[in-house]
Amino acid sequence: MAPRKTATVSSRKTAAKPVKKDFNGGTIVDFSKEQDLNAYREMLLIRRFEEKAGQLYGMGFIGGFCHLYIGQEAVVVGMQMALKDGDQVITGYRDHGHMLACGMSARGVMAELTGRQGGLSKGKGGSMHMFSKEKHFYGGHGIVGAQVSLGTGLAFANRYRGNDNVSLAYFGDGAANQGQVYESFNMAALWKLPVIYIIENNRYAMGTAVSRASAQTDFSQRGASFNIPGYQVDGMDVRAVKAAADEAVEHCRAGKGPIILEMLTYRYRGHSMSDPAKYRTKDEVQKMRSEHDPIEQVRARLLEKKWASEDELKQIDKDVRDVVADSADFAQSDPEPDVSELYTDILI
Ligand SMILES: Cc1ncc(C[n+]2csc(CCOP(=O)(O)OP(=O)(O)O)c2C)c(N)n1
Ligand SMILES: [Mg+2]
Repeated sequence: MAPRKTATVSSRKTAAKPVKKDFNGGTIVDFSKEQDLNAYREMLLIRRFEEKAGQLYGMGFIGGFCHLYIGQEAVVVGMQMALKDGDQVITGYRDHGHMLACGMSARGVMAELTGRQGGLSKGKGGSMHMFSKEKHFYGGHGIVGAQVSLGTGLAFANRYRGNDNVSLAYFGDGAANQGQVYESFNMAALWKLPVIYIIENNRYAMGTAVSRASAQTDFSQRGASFNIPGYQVDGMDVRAVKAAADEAVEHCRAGKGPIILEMLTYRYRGHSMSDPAKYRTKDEVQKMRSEHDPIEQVRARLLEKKWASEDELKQIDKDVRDVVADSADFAQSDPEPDVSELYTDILI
């Protein structure tokens, strides 16, 4: 077995020197002021959006399933910072953050949650099923693990067409135990497909802890028998994610085939909207929130380096809240799809 490569990576391209060990033993490359401010705003948008979605759900405006991404924001934001236009993203059902990070409109996502015609799937897909060809976002999938094969297919298409796009397939620690994941790994490695497999290890699959369901709990090693390299990354630190993403993207664009990034992350809220949460203690959640919160880390850095004042950070929060409030207003006032739409946009 290839030795596990540790996280995070002093990027070969940037001259910045590693400044601190992360909690997994990797090294961290500092962000510039612009990068920290950008990451702060992007992560805050996801956090505030998800808080509002939770409220609308409680008020009965959103039906069905709704899986919030609160706590995991650094993963998509850090990955996205390493991409170029044309790179593709696909994920499972915990997908609102991925869509916002891809630049899909808050209005379009929120209105899809409330089932309105201005939603990204015209109100017919809901929380788990939204797409944007324009933003190269391929869903939003409710079948656990399905997006891994589809994401591998996207990479196959890129290879076949001879372009240099990379596709990112996000999936959870639970999804990592699905059979089709390994069929995909095999083909991706065999044909050297440009795909980054991002395993968002938030420690639980619904109510099942990783240690109760997985024989190999180091998910970065899940590609070992296909010779797919894997890294474990501090998924609570956006700088660590970005550094790992840079390496992974470079690896794929250089034609070296697939790569796995295991993001060590944590979800603060329940699995979906009704979750008795008997599988973990409140202390565990509180400890992650107070010691590793991805947004608080950036906020503290911005203040400490005097890159932003409290007032400036408040203004960013206000701007973000305005975008989210606007999306919520739209999602409540926009009409539902017309009955004539019942049989459109479906494959029969
Ligand atoms: C094929 C399939 N099996 C089971 C389910 C039910 N299910 C929905 S979410 C989930 C757990 C997945 O956990 P994980 O991959 O860790 O993702 P997370 O919810 O933590 O983001 C299961 C078993 C499903 N949707 N699809
Ligand atoms: Mg999980």
